[in-house]
Amino acid sequence: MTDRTKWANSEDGSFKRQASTFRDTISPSHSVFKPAKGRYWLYVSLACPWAHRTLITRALKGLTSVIGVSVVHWHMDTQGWRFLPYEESTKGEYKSPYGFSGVPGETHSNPTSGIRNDSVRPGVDGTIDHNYHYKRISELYYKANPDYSARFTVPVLWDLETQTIVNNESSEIIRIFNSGVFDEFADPKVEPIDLLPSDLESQIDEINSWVYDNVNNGVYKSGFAESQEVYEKQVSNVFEHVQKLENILRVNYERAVDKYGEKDAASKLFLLNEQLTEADVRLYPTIVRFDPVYVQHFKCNLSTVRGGFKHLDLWLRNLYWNNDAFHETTNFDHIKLHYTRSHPRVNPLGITPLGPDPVILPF
Ligand SMILES: N[C@@H](CCC(=O)N[C@@H](CS)C(=O)NCC(=O)O)C(=O)O
Repeated sequence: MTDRTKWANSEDGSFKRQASTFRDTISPSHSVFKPAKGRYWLYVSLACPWAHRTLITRALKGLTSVIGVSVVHWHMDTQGWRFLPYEESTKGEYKSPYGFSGVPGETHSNPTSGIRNDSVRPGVDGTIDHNYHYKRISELYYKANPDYSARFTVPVLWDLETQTIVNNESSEIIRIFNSGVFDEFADPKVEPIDLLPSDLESQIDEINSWVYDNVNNGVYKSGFAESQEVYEKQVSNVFEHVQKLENILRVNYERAVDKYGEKDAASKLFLLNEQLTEADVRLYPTIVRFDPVYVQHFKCNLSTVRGGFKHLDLWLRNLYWNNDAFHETTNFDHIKLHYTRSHPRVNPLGITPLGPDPVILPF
């Protein structure tokens, strides 16, 4: 039985993330999982950075009316993620083009003193499970496999036809969405984009691999470290690699200034080739959480992004303010409340810091 209160799961006090178990794909040649509109469903948390990348990709690929979404409550308790109760939520449930509501784009810190962990504001604290009216994500895992014995993680890509999990590994879910199998159903108003062009694939894989280990997962290894030595090693490693990202973006920015002028350069600022790719999509959920959460909650406080990494901050603000797929999927209330209220070992009193204010600087 997994001890849900303890994150560091190795003898030296370091955090190891479990491997995902459902690893299938969707394609016309697959014997079971064939592309179709309305057949697949995404279960996410708006707080979770791994789920966030699937929501961004779903939006960028114009799939918001092709793949439905249910959102778990921001508070994760000892039994894991839960949905809003069906009875209380059905009446008022608010739907946005992104499949959920909430307060996307809220940029000022909201006082959270009146919000309890059992708050039930339909479409704000989360949604119901639209398909089965389940109470918890764990019920989906048991429906897919009654003998399931690992953690009940989000995101989950669910098949409504065979009623099972297709895939619960975010890096693979975003590749399924990007692969083109749903292109014929995509919203024609959304400009087509390939996040993994073949000429950039090896560079994208290279960036992804060190960003995953040292930045995306690095902040968790720092925050869930259970010894001073492990923490110090991990936090230094995070900042070494954030600096590496800053160096890449500085060079790219200077090149863009030469080419497009100061006014337009930031809008061309991406990790690779002046073009938005999967590498940006995978980095964004970590960087947008950095100043509001990881600096204090995970003790990644050698610097803030805004205070120490000018070009990384510019890259972040450009994505947040100038691209709906990023802006509309970023919910700072879920992000801040989830971390600060769901990890009693890290923050026993569950006090949510008020700042930073604004959560993200204007562009
Ligand atoms: N490898 C997974 C990791 C997902 C993951 O760790 N999700 C966390 C939330 S940020 C979760 O659901 N944790 C619940 C738990 O461990 O009980 C992916 O990238 O999809």
